[in-house]
Formats: sequence, structure tokens, C-alpha cells
Amino acid sequence: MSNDGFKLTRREFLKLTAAASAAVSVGVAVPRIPSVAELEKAELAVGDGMIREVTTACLICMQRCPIAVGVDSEGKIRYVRYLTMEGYDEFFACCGRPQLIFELPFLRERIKKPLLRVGKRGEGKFKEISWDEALRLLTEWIKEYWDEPWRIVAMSRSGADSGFFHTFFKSVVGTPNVTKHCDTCHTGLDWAGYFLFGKLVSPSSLIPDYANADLIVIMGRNPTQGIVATAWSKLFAESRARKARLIVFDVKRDRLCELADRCYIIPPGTDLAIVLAIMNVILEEKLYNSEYLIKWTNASMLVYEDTLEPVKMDVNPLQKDKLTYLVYDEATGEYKLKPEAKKPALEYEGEYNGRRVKTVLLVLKDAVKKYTPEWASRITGVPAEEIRWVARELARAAPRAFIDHVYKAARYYNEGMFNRVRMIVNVLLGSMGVKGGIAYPGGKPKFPSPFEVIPIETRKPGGESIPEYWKKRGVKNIHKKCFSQLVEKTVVEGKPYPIGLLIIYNENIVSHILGAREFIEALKDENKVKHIVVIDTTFNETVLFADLVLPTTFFIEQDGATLHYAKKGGLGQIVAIKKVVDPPKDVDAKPCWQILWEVAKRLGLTKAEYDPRKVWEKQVEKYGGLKELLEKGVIPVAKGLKYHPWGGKPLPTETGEIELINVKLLREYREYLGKESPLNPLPTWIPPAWMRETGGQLADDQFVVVDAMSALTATNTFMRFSGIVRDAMEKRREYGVLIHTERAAKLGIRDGDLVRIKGPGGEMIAKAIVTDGVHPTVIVGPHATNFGELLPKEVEVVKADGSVERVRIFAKGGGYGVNTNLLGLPVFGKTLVVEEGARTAQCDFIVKVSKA
Ligand SMILES: Nc1nc2c(c(=O)[nH]1)N[C@H]1C(S)=C(S)[C@@H](COP(=O)(O)OP(=O)(O)OC[C@H]3O[C@@H](n4cnc5c(=O)[nH]c(N)nc54)[C@H](O)[C@@H]3O)O[C@H]1N2
Ligand SMILES: Nc1nc2c(c(=O)[nH]1)N[C@H]1C(S)=C(S)[C@@H](COP(=O)(O)OP(=O)(O)OC[C@H]3O[C@@H](n4cnc5c(=O)[nH]c(N)nc54)[C@H](O)[C@@H]3O)O[C@H]1N2
Ligand code: SF4
Ligand SMILES: [Mo]
Repeated sequence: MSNDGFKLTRREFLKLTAAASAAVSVGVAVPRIPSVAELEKAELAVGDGMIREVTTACLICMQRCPIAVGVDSEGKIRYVRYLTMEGYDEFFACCGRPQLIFELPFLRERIKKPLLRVGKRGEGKFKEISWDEALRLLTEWIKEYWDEPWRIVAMSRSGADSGFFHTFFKSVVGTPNVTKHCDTCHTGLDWAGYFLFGKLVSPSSLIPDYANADLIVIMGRNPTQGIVATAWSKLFAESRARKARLIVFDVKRDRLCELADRCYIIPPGTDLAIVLAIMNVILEEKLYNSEYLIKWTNASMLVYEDTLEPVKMDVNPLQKDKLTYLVYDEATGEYKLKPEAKKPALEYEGEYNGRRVKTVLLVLKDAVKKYTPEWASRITGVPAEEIRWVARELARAAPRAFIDHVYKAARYYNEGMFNRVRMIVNVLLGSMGVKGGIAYPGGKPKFPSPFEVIPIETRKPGGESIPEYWKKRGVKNIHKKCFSQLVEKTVVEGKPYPIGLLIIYNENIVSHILGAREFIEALKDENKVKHIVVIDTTFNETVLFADLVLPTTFFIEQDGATLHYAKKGGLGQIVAIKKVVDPPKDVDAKPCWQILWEVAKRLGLTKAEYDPRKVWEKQVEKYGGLKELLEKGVIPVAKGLKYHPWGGKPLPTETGEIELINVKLLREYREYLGKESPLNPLPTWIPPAWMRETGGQLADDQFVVVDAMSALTATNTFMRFSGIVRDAMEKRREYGVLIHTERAAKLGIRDGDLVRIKGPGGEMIAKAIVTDGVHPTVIVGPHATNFGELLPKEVEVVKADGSVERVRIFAKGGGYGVNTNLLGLPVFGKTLVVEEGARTAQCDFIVKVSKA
């Protein structure tokens, strides 16, 4: 690791730390920045004023921001700074959270040695074992299922070494049951994209062109708390300098609202009503971009009025393998295939061979006719005139105007439809893939898989997978790589088979998946899951259920198994996760790749040594070479956004165009027409589940419970163990749940009181923060542990010498906020959206609130 460090003189060091503080203060999340004076003292203590600096990337929230870490001669971290790079600082930056890496390695909750469970599952009693013993056990358990590899289930959130982890279990172990986390995160968005583009659309494949936008509408996303990349701040500042306006819809008022020109606080899960009404205004007032719609979409396609089937589909003479369709040519007054028409009509209805026909655009217009701003106003409380104003402003600023994409689309039942209609609005405005609209990232590097670089025996995944089984039983649109909720269902029901080995890396699944109580009960049962192995850095809710716990290194303590790629705004960089420091002396942790490679050797699948740098060398070969990467810390690959309606590559829809009514899905989901279903091929109002349940009328003690990110913590579990984070949250009045003043008064709840929140799945206690800045229907707080009596607050570890160490684990940041997964309905309740791959709907239910 020393070859890529360089030395700094004291002067340079001070200059840099000052710059680091400046870069950090641009960000919105600044827990604590050591002052220059403090650093100076620290640096002076080193004596010779020499500091070694290592470049790497931050993985705290997986944004991979390039950072440089100063380490002294004793191997102690002295500072963290944003790694500047000329010409590329326009979009890249880092937030304040990497300042915590001083604290992370030493967290009390750190797992120090491999552990074997000695108590019952979930009880938190373990004994230390050697790595040799731990690896022997893991190898044995994998061998046990070598002939039935599908009974091995591997789960990991994307990021860190999870690419390696996923490929290992899929291609080396050969199980088809390998899943990421996105059905608890963005799956609602992915499937919305499928309706328009014929392919899944993930949040990272879209890049809102803030810098060139004139009007940005944000609904259900909070860049000041969730995606806390300073990149956003920079872009936003730039757009602001150009006088871009910001309109926000949220359920609570916070920093984002302060930045906005207008901010509307709406009931949870009702954004769909707003976008349907916006669509209604755009169509009724003909505010759409005709040229764009004709050129890039099937808006002019003629369909039969009764069946909505395309009137005629033919092979497209201009586009290989694609179909074309009949349109009404306004230039000649004739029906023609689209490529032959001079001016395809967008709003036409008439007769064709004795049957009524009309254009797709008119069908859409009819579909949303009833969704007037007045209608949406009744649901959301936003005045009709304001909704009309937003629609008109969007059209006036278009195409440099858009409704921003979201990251999390797993909160409410209607999220898929909301995202679909939101995307349709952007298409009607002509702002998909244009300057100032929603754009696409530039080029992306293609990395060879590590298993192509370092030889290892591989095999094809075999057997009936969990998704295949549930697909036959009615779950639709399963995301091939994201089915963690289905794994949970399998654990609970024991179908299609009991799980032999459940191995989890980099994911605190027990805390982050809906139906936690039922899941916990099932995990305790060895007949449902024979072996549970967790690879993690710190004790958390999931580790408590492991039979075998394998301590892994934080990103600053290891070389990454493969290179990473980071993109921000219009830029993309290759980054290497490098070892900056050793883990503390009493921590015997290994990188995930090393653990798995050792197992592969024991299984006789390879004799080679795994060397990440060899893999990087191959991966960066075409992009300037390893030397360059190690010297500079990052290698820029792409510059500039891609402006093209769908990013350029041929679109997999039948027509090769953006389909405002998807021809294939119309065939598949015809039976859903007229229904309030996510599978309805037409834009339709679907009430959120909580509204359906209550008719929208809440009793005095009823609330919808929502958990959101805090800039300081939220899902990244280990962050909540930081004392700095906890203190900062207290200061920011984030350490509790927001409840509306009037509703609190009715229940006799005062600011600072403890409240009891009771849901269908469980209950928890939290501190009330009484405020007007929250919608009266919701009680909302940061996502937290708060598992109450359900989980022990302490783990017990029998050390090698027989002594017992007790570690309090949820003491610091565990008790704030809410965990809707525990409060929520069981796995098979209404909050499982079977239409969208059985993704979760984490916040879509009612709880009862009372003074505790
Ligand atoms: N600090 C921190 N940052 C993170 C992460 C983290 O763990 N911690 N994780 C990363 C990940 S995995 C993700 S997916 C992103 C998520 O990033 P975001 O989606 O931006 O995060 P949230 O804070 O959950 O939600 C955004 C906003 O939606 C609001 N909201 C909730 N319900 C509704 C609603 O019905 N309508 C409207 N209009 N607004 C609503 C919330 O109040 C919140 O202000 O953050 C990423 N960045
Ligand atoms: N109720 C509710 N449920 C939610 C959410 C919510 O807001 N509310 N959010 C949902 C969303 S959007 C997501 S993405 C999922 C996230 O769910 P998870 O993926 O479970 O989230 P993390 O806690 O970030 O899990 C990361 C785990 O990896 C470990 N780890 C080890 N090393 C590293 C490292 O170097 N970097 C990182 N980052 N982790 C490391 C951490 O200790 C932690 O246990 O939860 C989803 N579930
Ligand atoms: S935005 Fe996320 S990845 Fe980037 S510096 Fe902040 S915590 Fe690290
Ligand atoms: Mo997420």
C-alpha cells in the first residue's frame, strides 16, 4: 500500500486540510470537522511533520466519492479530504460523513473475531473461534449443499465487494438464489421504466441535468438528506446561479423546503394524484411538445377504441426488427404507416374499416380526463390553482424543466404508477434526454470479471430458483437481481424448500425489510434455515441471528476486490478502494473477497492467490493503466451527459420508440384495464393502501408512519453507532418523530414526550418533536432500530481465554426515530406489492399513537 502514498510537508498539509474543510462545508451533512488547529496539533505530535496520503473512495452511502486520507507514521488517520482533480471538480465532491472514519474502526459495536453462536438464534450469545475453524465451517456448509446449490441463498446490498460476492455465489457456488436489495429500495421506479422504455430503469441510469434546468420539481426525494453527495449541492448551486426554480412536494418541511421557491406538504402516497392532474392540464391545454412526441414516441399510433389494440402493426422498413403502425397523416388526410406519413396526427379520431380508431395521445387524454386539479386538490389539499400553475410553469420552462426522478420507490403501494405517470409527464414536456431535462450518463467502463482474471472453477446456476417458484404462484415482474422480499417469504413459508445456507454480506436485512417480526420468528427456526452466516463489520439486528459471524474490514481497511465506477452530473470516474489503515489491533477482520477465496481454495476450486491489484490492472488496462490510477487516485472516463430520449442504444419496445401505452404490456395486462392496479396499461389513480383502508379519514390516534433518511445516518447501519452522529442529530432536532401540533394537542402529547407507536406488526416508543412542519396525517422520523424488547440490547462474547465480554449494541443511535418494517404488516399482508416483483411498501399502513 505504500507505493501510492505520497509525502506532504507540514505547510502543504495545512493548506490541504483547510481546503478539505472548505470542500466539506459545501456539503449538507457535516457531523464534525476537526479544526485546522486540532489537526495541526495532531500533526505536530507526529514530530517530523510528514504525513502519508492515500487516495481511495468513500463507501459510506455507496456514492464512491473520491477522498484522500492522511495517515501518520504510526498508522493513525489524521485527516480526510475531498480528492480534487482539475477539470473534474465541477460535479465531484464529498460530504461531511467521511470525517467519521476517525471513529468507525473503533466503534464499540465492532465485531472483532470470528464468532460461533452459543445461545439461541437472536439471543446474542457467541464464542470466539479461530479463522481456521470459521472457514472450515463455512466450507463444510457449502459442501453440504453442493448437489443442491439452490438451497444456498446469498444476499447483499450493492456496493463495497458485493459484486464479487454476487458473482462468487452465482458462478462458483452455482446458486440461482443471489439477490441485491433493490426490492426494498427502487424497484417501483424500475418497473415504471419498463412500461415506457421496455426495460428496467434504475435511478443511477438517469441523471437530472440540474445545471442546465430552469425548473425542477422534486417529489418524494430529498437530496439534502438522502443522496447527500455534495455533487447535488454543486449542481443545485449552479442551477440556482442561473436562476433555476425549485418546487418541492414532501410530507415534512426541512432543509429542502427552505431551498425551494415553493414547497407543498401533502399526505403520504398521494403524489400520484398530483402528477395525474399535471398530466390532465398538459393534455387538456395542449401544452405538450408535439414534435418530440411524434419523433420519439408512439403518441400518434392509432388504436381501436374498443380494444385499444394497435390498428395495424407492420415491419418497419426504416428500423430493422422493429414494428411500425398506422397513423393519420394530416398532410394528406390519409391513413399511412408512420414512416410514410408527413405529419402524423397526435389528436385524431375517426373510422378505419368500419371501426372507431383514435391516437394513443387521445386515449391518454381520455384516461386522465377525470383527474382534474380540483379532483387532486380534494385528495392532497394542494389548491387546484396551484397544481394548474405547476403544470403550466413546467410547460413554459420545458424542455429545461422536469419532475425529478426518485431513489426510493418502495414506500407506497402506488409507487410504480406514480413513477410511470411522472415519466410520462416528462416525456409530454419533451424533457427526457435533452439539455436541462433528465439526461443519461456518458460512457461507462466495461470491467472484466475478476474470475476471468484469476482462474477458478465455475459452474452454471442450477435448480428451480426462488423467483421462478413464486412467479408460478402469481408474483409478477420479478426483478431478476432483486428479490430479497421473496427470500423472506421463502424463509417464513419454507417454500419451495427450506433454506440450507443463508449467507448475508453488507446488508442489515432484518432491520431493512418489511415484516421484520415474522421474519425474526422464522429465522429462529432451524427447520426453515439450517445455517445462517453473516459477514459484517459491526453487530446489528441481522448479526444477532447468525450461527457464524465473520468480521469484515471497513472500506478504509482493505483493497477492494474490483475497481469501482462513480458518476456524478456529467462525469464518470474509475476509483480504487484502497487500504488506508490496518484494522485496530484487537480486530481480526478480513475482506469479504479473502474470506470467500479461502473457501474456494478449501473446496479445491482454485489454487491461485487472489490479488486485487492484478484484477485492477486488467480492469484499468484500457483506461490509462494501473500506474496512472494509483498516482492520481481516480481516472476520469466519461465527460458530458448523453442527450438522447432514451440514452442512444436501440430501445427494446416493439416499436423501438418510447411507448406511452406499452403495446406488449397492453396485451399482457389487458384484464387490468379499468382497475386500480399497478398493472393497468393506462395511467390510473390508485389510492395508497392506507387510504383504501381508512377511506382517507383518520381517527384522532391514527397516523401513517413514515421513515426517511437523515443526512447523518439512516440505513447505513454502522453510522448510527457513532457518538458524533447521535449528538448532531440531537442538535438538529432529528432525534425523534415529527408530529403535527394540532394532532399532538388532541392526544395530549407535548414536545419531548415519549409516544407509543403501535402498528399491525409491533410497537415502539419514540420521542415526539411537535411541529407545524409536517403533514397532519403522518408521524415521521429517521429510519432507526427501535426494536424494543424484541431484540437484546447486549451481546455476550465468550473470549478465547474463557472470559466473557458484554457489548451494548443499540445504545447510541438505536433508539431514535421509527422502523416501519417492525411496525408494518406481516410479509404476506397488503404491503407486499406482488404486481411489482413483491417489492415492499414500507410506509403504507396505519399506526395508533398515544402518549407513552
Ligand atoms: N444519509 C444517508 N444518505 C443516503 C442513504 C443513507 O442510508 N443515509 N442511503 C442511500 C439510499 S440506499 C437511498 S435509496 C437514498 C434515498 O434517498 P431519498 O429517497 O431522497 O431519501 P428519503 O429521505 O427516504 O426520502 C426523501 C423524502 O421523501 C419524503 N417523503 C416520504 N413520503 C413521501 C410522500 O408520500 N410524498 C412525498 N412527496 N414525499 C415523501 C421524505 O419526507 C423525504 O424528505 O439515499 C441514499 N443516501
Ligand atoms: N423502513 C425502512 N426500510 C428501509 C428503508 C427505509 O428508509 N425505511 N430504506 C430501504 C433502502 S432505500 C435500502 S437501500 C435498504 C438498505 O438496507 P441495507 O442494505 O441493509 O443497509 P445498510 O445498513 O447500509 O447495510 C449495510 C451493512 O453493511 C455493513 N458494512 C460493512 N462494511 C461496510 C462498508 O464499507 N460500507 C457500507 N456501506 N456498509 C458496510 C454495515 O455494517 C451494514 O450492516 O433498506 C431499505 N429498507
Ligand atoms: S455522499 Fe456518501 S459516499 Fe460520498 S462522501 Fe458522503 S457519505 Fe461518502
Ligand atoms: Mo436505497
